[in-house]
Amino acid sequence: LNVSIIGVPMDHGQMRRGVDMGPSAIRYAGVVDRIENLGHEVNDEGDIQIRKADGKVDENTNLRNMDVITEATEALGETVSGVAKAGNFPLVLGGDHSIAIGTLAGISEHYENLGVIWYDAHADMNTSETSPSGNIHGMPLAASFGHGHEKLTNIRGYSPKVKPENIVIIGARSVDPGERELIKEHGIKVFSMHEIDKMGMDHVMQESIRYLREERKTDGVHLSLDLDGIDPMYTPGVGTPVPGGISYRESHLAMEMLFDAGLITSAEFVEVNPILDEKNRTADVAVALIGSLLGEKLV
Ligand code: DIR
Ligand code: MN
Ligand code: MN
Ligand code: MN
Repeated sequence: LNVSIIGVPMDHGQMRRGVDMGPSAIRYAGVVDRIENLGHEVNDEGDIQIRKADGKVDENTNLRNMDVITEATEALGETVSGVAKAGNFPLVLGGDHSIAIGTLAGISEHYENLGVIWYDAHADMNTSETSPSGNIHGMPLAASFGHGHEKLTNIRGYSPKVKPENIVIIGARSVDPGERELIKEHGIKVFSMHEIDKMGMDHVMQESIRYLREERKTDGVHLSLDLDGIDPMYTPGVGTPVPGGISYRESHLAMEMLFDAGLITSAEFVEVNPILDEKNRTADVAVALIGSLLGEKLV
C-alpha cells in the first residue's frame, strides 16, 4: 500500500481546545514508523491549514464556526481527492470529527457506491435543526448523506456523499432524539454497545463486512474512527468520553478483521486530544489500531 497521511489540526467543531494537537500527538506516537514497518510506503502530506475562529454559533444557522469549518473541509476534500486519484490510501488524522465532512467529500467522487463504517460512541447525525450544541462535530454523518445545512452537505459541490443504506455505525451509546429519528427513517445499520455485548465483536464485524460487501455491493469503504468509540479507560484523551465503550481488544479484533477482509480503502482517526490525555495514551491506541488496520499481526 502507498499510504498518504493528512493531518487536520481542527478544534472548531466542538468546544474543548486541544484536539487541534491530535495530528501531532499521533505522529509523536510513531504512526509513520508503525506503518512503514508493515512494508507499506508512507507519504506524510503535512497538515491542512486551519484559520482561527471566534467560537460563535451563527444565529441564522445554529452552526458554530461555520465559515472556518466549511473552508477547511473544502481544502481537506481537495487534498484527499488528489491522494485517492493518485491511487494512494488516504489516512486522515484529526482533529475533531467535523473534518469527516471534507474527507468524505474528497473520497466519494472516486467511487460509485461508497460504504462507510462509523466507529463512534455517537451517531454524529445531528443537523442544524436538531443539534443541542451547534457543534459541527456532531453533524458530519448526517451531512454526508445529505441532511443538514446546505453549507455542510454541499462541500465540493455535490450531495450526498454516501447512501444512508451504505452506512454501518459501530459502538453507539449516546444518541440524541433527532439522531434516533434519522436512524429509524433511513433504516441505518447500527451495532450499538447492546449488539456488541450480546453478539460479540466477531459477529458484529462479520455481519458488517458481509452487509457492505455482499448486500450493498460497495466498491470502497471508508473507516471513520472516533477514539471515543473505545472505552475511556483506554482512550481518556477525548473531548466527550462516554463510559461503557468498546474494549481495547475488541477494537483490535475489529481492525484485524477489516484488514483480513481487504474492505477498507480509506480511513480517518479523530478526536485525539492530548491536553485531556494521560501521557499520550490515546494517540498510542490510535497508532496501534492503525497498525492492526494495515496488517499488523500478533504472531
Ligand atoms: C452531541 C455530541 N451528540 C452533539 N456529539 C459528539 O453535540 O451533537 N460527537 N460528541 O462525537
Ligand atoms: Mn464522532
Ligand atoms: Mn464521538
Ligand atoms: Mn431523508
